[in-house]
Amino acid sequence: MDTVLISRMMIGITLGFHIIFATLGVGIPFMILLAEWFGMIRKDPQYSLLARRWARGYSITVAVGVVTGTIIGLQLSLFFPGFMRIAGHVISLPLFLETFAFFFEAIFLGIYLYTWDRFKKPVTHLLLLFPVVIGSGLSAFFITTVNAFMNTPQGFTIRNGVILEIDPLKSMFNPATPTETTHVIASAYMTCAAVLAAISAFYILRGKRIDYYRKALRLTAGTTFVLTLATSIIGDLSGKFLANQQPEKLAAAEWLFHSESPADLLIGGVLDPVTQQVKYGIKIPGLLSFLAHDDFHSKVIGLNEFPRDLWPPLFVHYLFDLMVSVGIFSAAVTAFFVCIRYLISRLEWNRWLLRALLINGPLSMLAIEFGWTYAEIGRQPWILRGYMKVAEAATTSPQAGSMLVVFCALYLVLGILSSYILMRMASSNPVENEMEKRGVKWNAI
Ligand code: HEB
Ligand code: HEB
Repeated sequence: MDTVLISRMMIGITLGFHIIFATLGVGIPFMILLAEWFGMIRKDPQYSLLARRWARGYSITVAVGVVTGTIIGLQLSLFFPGFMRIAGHVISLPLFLETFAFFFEAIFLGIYLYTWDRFKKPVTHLLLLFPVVIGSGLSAFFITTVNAFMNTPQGFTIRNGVILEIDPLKSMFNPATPTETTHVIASAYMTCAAVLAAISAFYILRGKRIDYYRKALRLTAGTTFVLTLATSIIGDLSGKFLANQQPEKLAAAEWLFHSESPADLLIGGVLDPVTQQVKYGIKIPGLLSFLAHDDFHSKVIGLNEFPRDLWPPLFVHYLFDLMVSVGIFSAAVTAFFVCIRYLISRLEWNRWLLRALLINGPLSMLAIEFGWTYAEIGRQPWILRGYMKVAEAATTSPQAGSMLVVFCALYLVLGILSSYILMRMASSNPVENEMEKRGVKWNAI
């Protein structure tokens, strides 16, 4: 294998692993905040216990997030020296700010975890969560501006291979920043709500029919519904951003080989690469025009307006479809749950509904992976769109291959270890015992 491919696999695997923990790191504090706030205003210690148990698990996932995040920083300079030569000058500001936001978050998280029941007023403990939520949100914001910069670089000029007139703020606030940062944060929040809903559904399916899990499921599934809508609305804006600024990425996702007005949205299908004909797909007339420009008749730019060697790989179509399908599935299941809970509450714990909520958790995490993979592969062959190709940025070191093996082994160990610890934490300390111990009343249903 050549070193470019190895470097790409390396950073891809690292990011794919980091993003699981980063997503949890961004969204869980918000869910803890919601639960503790509910506990306070409803004077219900079950919600406070929910916050406490989530926070305990969160401390494990944060630790893994920090390890993998630090590895990325290292790998970027090791495997993509060419990229860091340009990007390092221009985007060191947000990279530095991310570390700062992280420390801000970590300090308050530490205080929060050690001060349960220490304050006279419960609101003081709750207030400690705000810097945690803000810090993790800012981490995600800053680091995503770096990725946005790769999609729509600006704020510098290159003359004779030298980088001049660097304007860090202009590179941070580039055209991709608004939609990309908000879509990333909304989808991280959505995924955390969906994962926590899946855990409650899991215990209810296992026969733990107690009011604690009913409250947990109602809170998390209802929140997932709202956040799925937010993610989808922002996703629609991301589509409009692509149509205007990165049209080849949208065209590749929709197999739009020729500019069309109106353009149809394609779902599924099999492509014949020679004739560029699509078989078995479903076409929704005019919907791509609407996604691109809010107008069912507008013109959408096709791949014919780009030279063949600048086309992104065409399989991204499936990644885009899968991500959008998860969004639709999540919205449908959680909307159904919310209606049932208010209208026919005896069906609230229907096994099929619970199973759907159970798989929605892992599916949402997969959608994060699909979304990122689409965003990254869809930018190929560029690492900095219009300025530098991936092949020019990668290392030529012959050691790259053995490092790939070492790091994969490390992630495997980290992944297994952290899952094991989380499962042990849950099974060695069931919630009924903890409620007993803390004198929290609960009821079987
Ligand atoms: Fe991250 C962590 C880097 C992506 C989110 N990170 C981290 C770290 C690092 C990093 C270095 C450690 C800490 C500090 O700050 O120092 N990242 C990174 C890079 C990248 C990333 C380089 C790419 C390029 N992230 C990311 C994303 C996100 C994130 C995309 C979102 C969404 N991170 C994060 C968080 C954290 C981190 C949240 C913390 C931890 C936890 O919490 O978990
Ligand atoms: Fe998404 C990406 C759309 C859903 C996650 N997205 C993306 C894109 C688009 C979209 C267009 C690209 C952008 C760029 O590249 O810049 N989405 C969308 C839509 C929807 C969605 C329309 C509705 C359904 N997503 C979704 C979900 C999720 C997601 C559900 C999860 C959970 N995405 C995502 C991610 C990404 C994306 C992570 C990457 C980042 C960015 O933003 O880029």
